[in-house]
Amino acid sequence: MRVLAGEVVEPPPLWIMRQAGRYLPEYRATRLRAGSFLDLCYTPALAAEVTMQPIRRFDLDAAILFSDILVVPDALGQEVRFVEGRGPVLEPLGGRLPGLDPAQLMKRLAPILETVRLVRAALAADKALIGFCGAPWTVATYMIAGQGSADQAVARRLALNDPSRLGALVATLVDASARYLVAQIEAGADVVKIFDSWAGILDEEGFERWAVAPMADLVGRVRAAAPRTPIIVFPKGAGARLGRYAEVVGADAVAVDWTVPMRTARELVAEPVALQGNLDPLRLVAGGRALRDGVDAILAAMRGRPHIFNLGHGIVPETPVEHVSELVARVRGGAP
Ligand code: 1CP
Repeated sequence: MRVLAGEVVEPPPLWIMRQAGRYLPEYRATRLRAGSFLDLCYTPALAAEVTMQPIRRFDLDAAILFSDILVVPDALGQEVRFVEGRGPVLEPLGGRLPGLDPAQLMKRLAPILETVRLVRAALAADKALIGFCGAPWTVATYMIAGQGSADQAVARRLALNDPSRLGALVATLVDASARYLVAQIEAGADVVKIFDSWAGILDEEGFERWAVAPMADLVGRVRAAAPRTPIIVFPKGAGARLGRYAEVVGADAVAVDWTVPMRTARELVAEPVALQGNLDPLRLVAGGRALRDGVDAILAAMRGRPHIFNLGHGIVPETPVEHVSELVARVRGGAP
């Protein structure tokens, strides 16, 4: 929370994107008990347990709510399933677009808000709880294609061929996501993060219209309702456009993917905005020298700048658990 307020803290605080996930045996055991992935998200006692597991094991500085960005389409009435070995599958939209019934939306999301309350009560006072949602564009890509893909071509085609249809969907998502984030803050989230995992796939015009503008709108709405809650944004793949994104969106911190050198992110994003990132998740899988050198380079590049240590994307299931302990020790040991 101090870093998000613009303070330099050394060594930097650390948490891991997808820290509650498939690399932990205790997660896999709870997941089996829950049944489906969405059952786990919608069962507060189990979702809270899974959120706390990595905090207990590694004493990380922040917990991230266990849920998924695709609960929003599910709560808007587009059925979502997570298929083992394939990822999310969404009911085809056909010609219709989901409309927003705020009461219905919040009713469906109520168990997740209960998870936020349970986790905040279980978490030590010096640990932050991160609430989150997906960015309007990123969530729209899954809703339109009905699944993930490497290039989001279905959504990009819609952006070019029928921008008014995409615009209507994105407007619904801005409204629903703002309500959802504010409700998470009211339930006890100390900070919120908005994942724009597919921002970088857009060309210049698309980036402005579908990534930057709806995020600025969403951030503005959350700020109006909760002016003291910091907001982290993650425009994955934004590269050289990180500075522009940070400036227009107006977040407190920008999360950086592993392809951007942190010293470059530092130049692109004006102070006092904090930076979060950005170890390549595969360095954490490799361990040894690849891990140590990666950590040390990031710490060296960020000295003197408000920084939250993190991976450049999510931890992968094959990550050895011991490597996570080594990462935590290396970061806490301070810069070499
Ligand atoms: O069966 C399982 O256990 C499924 C694996 C899994 C997990 C652990 C999925 C499916 N989602 C999650 C949890 C999750 N997702 C969290 C929980 C908190 C944490 O510990 O970090 C968060 C923050 C997310 C966010 C999320 N979901 C994003 C944005 C971040 C990113 O990865 O870029 C996206 C794009 C999703 C969609 C999603 N959910 C799951 C998968 C496999 C995917 C990606 C689908 C694809 O594009 O192919």
